[in-house]
Amino acid sequence: MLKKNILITGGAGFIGSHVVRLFVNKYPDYHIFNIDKLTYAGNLKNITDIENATNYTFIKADIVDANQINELFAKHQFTDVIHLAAESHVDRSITNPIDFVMTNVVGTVNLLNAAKSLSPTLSKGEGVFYHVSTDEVYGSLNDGGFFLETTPYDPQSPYSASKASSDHFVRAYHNTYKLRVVLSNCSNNYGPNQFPEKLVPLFINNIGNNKPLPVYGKGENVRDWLYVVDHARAIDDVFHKGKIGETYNIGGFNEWTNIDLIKVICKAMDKKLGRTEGESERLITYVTDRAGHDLRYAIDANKIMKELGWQPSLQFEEGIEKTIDWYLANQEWMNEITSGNYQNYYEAMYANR
Ligand code: NAD
Ligand code: TDX
Repeated sequence: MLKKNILITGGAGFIGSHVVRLFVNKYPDYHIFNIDKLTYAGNLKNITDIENATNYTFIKADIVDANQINELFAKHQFTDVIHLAAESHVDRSITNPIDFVMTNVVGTVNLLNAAKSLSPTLSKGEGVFYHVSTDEVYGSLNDGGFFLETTPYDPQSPYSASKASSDHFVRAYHNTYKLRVVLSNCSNNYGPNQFPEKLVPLFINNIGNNKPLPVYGKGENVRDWLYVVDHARAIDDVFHKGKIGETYNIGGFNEWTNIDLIKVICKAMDKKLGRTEGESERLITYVTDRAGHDLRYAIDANKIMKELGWQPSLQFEEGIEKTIDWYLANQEWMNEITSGNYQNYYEAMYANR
């Protein structure tokens, strides 16, 4: 059997950085190649702890550039792919949908083509092409119930439409070319290293700086939250134990209305910052709702729990406490993002390697 040369895309992003760290540390016999374009969301500071590991290589590249991707497949002989690179923020997809079509759809098809013809394993009916996707492809649960793996796709935002499209392409390559694919659709993640455009890090940062907390609409929308490290553990399980051609929903049965979640964060921040109770909540500001704002997402994660034995390791209370502590202890990480300095790290560290 060939030694595994695993291509992980988007490994400088939020979830990807946790997946890369887990694989580099847990599997010394694999070589992990992290391909990332380093868009605004890519931050090599997320993975400084593993950057010198002997079983790890970072390559700055754009998955939309088919020639570049084909060259990298030919050169490094990737045996497996775990594909996380994407444009991931719903609000940005509303103002600029084409970037989502390019990276999420065209980029995914470029990877599928390269895997199908240039990977020493995937081209021969071996290896795994794993597409990491989102619960948002299922649409909005306005009448109760949960998303199952069999729930029909009904994407509502340009972001979820692009992710749904890429999921369909991945399945089409399995059906048409017998490419060995597996997929997972996960609920909202929270935890260290999340770009502060997303609700949890944005609000922690704004509370710390006494800035308004912009709650869309009435704050009644429901999201199902999972600690990012538990998502990375699930990805490990699906990659190693998932059935080829199958989809696994990932979530922690942990639904919160936005406003209740925000109040939990405000209370915890009052305590951590030594403020009187209620001080942070006073920063809540109701603003115009997101266009087409999905009302509720909720994942039924029974399949991955029963078939692959995965379980979340953290209760929400513990996870959110750890998350807040991480952002408070890593002000420098946040300052580098707000100043834009994090984008200089590649030149400083890698340009002459
Ligand atoms: P992120 O925005 O934090 O990171 C995305 C990464 O992809 C960045 O490092 C970025 O530089 C890279 N990238 C973007 N365009 C690229 C391109 N053209 N070529 C190469 N690299 C490119 O995203 P995230 O929150 O870590 O999400 C990772 C994946 O997980 C995405 O596919 C997303 O759809 C999915 N997902 C996210 C969540 C969530 O709650 N964040 C939940 C379920 C699924
Ligand atoms: O300022 C805000 N105010 C607000 O009320 C922001 C940024 C968000 N919100 C609301 C919108 C959502 O109902 O909070 C909820 C969470 O918003 P985001 O953090 O933007 O996440 P969401 O839109 O739910 O999508 C996330 O989860 C699924 C990720 O960004 C996706 O990549 C993932 O697929």
